[in-house]
Amino acid sequence: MPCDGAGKEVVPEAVKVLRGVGADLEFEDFDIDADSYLRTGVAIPDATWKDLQAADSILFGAVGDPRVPDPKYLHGVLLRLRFELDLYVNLRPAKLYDDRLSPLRREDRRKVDLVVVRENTEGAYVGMGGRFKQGTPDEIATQEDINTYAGVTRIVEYAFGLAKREVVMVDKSNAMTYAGGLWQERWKAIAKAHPNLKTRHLFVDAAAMQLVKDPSQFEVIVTGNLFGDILSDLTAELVGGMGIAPSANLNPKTGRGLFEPVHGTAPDIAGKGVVNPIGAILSAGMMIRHLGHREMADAIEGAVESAIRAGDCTRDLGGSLSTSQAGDAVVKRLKD
Ligand code: GGG
Repeated sequence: MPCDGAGKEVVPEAVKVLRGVGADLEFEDFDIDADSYLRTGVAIPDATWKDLQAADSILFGAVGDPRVPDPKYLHGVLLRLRFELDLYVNLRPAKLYDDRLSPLRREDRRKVDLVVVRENTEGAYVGMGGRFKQGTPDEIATQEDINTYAGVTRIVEYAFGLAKREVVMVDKSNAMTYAGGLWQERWKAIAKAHPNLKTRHLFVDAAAMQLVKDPSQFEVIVTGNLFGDILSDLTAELVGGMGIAPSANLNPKTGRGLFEPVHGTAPDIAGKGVVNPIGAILSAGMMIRHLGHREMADAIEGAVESAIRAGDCTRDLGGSLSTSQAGDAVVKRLKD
């Protein structure tokens, strides 16, 4: 599902790399985009929805269009997939492949290899709330932050299952005492079952500060939907920017997954052949790893690292290649 804008340019590059690495996959293309939404008023047609539900994995580009300010479109595509396929884990890794991409002055703190484990089906994104007396000076707007015992438990458990060294739980329990209270209780209870792992708590403001000060201290950060969305943009910038950031939306119980670059449709640069395909290519790498092909995933990551280090990449990473040339540069290195 390339969907819109930059997504249409980067997904073909990711598919090219998957074919290049020899992945024996059958691809089905879904023509979901803002044009069809504007034409039909339907985000995902019923027949397509059935096919998507049956897919082993979904490789996704980006959704959004300046002509469609209506949030129903975004909700009807990406959030529907996350919610209805119950893809409750949003993995957003950040790894520094080349020192020159770090914005940090201190060399000893540049080493970044962390993952943000973002709760993906609850929080402020469920669309509960409303507007009362809309458009008047007395207007009231509410947006509910939904946190369930089951939802918090499963995401914190996933983070502890993933970590080898330490889990940092991030919330804002000093100000948001009800939701934060539940996160605190579940985190403490689950931590007890993992005495071999270190664990720490940070308020989200302190976590943002520590991430900029010394990101090398982090391995696994687990947090809610909104904080995870925000912190993972920050962690992307620590390793080269939004163009490089991959993500996986997973349900570890059903095995379903949707894999997408963290970046959006980038309307300012889309269509000019300059969008960075690395976020999508690394997302395809996460997909193939999830499907059980560790060696292919390692090969993709190695080829990406080598292309970046050689400067065979797009302008945002200091290279001069087009989107398609940057994809080719990765494919070429798969054979090395
Ligand atoms: N791949 C991430 C994605 O599609 N995010 C949705 C989004 O933020 N859309 C708004 C936009 O890209 O303009």
